[in-house]
Amino acid sequence: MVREPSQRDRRQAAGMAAPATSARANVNLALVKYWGKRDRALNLPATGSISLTLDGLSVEASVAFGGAEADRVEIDGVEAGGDEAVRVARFLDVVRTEAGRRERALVATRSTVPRGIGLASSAAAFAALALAASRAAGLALDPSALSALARRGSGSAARSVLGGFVEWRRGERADGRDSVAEPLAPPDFWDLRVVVAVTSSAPKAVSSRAGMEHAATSPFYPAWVAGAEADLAEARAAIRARDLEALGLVAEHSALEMHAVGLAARPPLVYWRAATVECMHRVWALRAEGTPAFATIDAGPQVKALCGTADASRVAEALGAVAGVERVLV
Ligand code: 2P0
Repeated sequence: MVREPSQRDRRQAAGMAAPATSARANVNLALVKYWGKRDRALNLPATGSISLTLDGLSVEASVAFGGAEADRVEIDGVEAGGDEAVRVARFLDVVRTEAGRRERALVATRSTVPRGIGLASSAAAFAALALAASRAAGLALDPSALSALARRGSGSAARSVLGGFVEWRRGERADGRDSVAEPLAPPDFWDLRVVVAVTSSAPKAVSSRAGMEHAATSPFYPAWVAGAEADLAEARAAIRARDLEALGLVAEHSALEMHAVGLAARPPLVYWRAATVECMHRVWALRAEGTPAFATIDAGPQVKALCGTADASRVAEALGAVAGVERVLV
């Protein structure tokens, strides 16, 4: 059968890419952490998690299908290779399968997230990429489907497709369709600040992905999974009531329990530096002095303090004065 070449076929024959489609997404900070998977291939989490999407720290992705022999990826103006390029190409394979397309893509991402501050831009990057690539491939995905797609790139990206307070559900289905983000409260619901104390901007030795896999060697891992539902319920109620102390306490607990899993793993996995611990003590001292601030720590040595808008500069000043803190970001 012969068919008329479509406009796309003609463009491809001429070696031309389709016009690029762009989208932007922000990074998020987990208050109830995601740490462990029930399915590695689909990035299905062992537990639900709750996050706050952060203003102003974003990644823009643009995607154009067609006109290239292989996928090409540019990150902040530099051609990506190795694992990074492979990870994006695998993600594009998921999009191609869903859209029934075969063309390779040109991908460019640009980030406003400073490097080495422990706010991984991969969540924002895969959320932006999910939107840009699905649109470029002709798919019109609803927010749930978009979250499920972003999750395939990076688990925490499932949360970055939404703003404000977000819950990523664990889900029960084997295909992961119910493991998606849902809004808990919009961005303007509650004005909070996150103060990031950078204690080391060296690249981390153990990625989140590897750290999570290693968690299974810890005798505390089953307890971590068993405790998640109670933490999620506490955090949901605290957000609904705009209760900073309740939210901060459960966020601190979730972070410390996640790190306790690593402390008891074999071999141990310790993301902290000395200044990480000092920052936690400083946050607790601030609280004792009457300033509500609460610490959380991700898969790295930085401490992020959650506080009210009026207290942010005091918290930033206190953490900036801790020995070993390289810089502070609000
Ligand atoms: C979180 N982290 O909830 C937790 C807390 C780090 C510490 O999600 O393997 O890059 O791509 O699903 O999402 C970072 O892990 O891991 C992360 P993959 P991801 O934010």
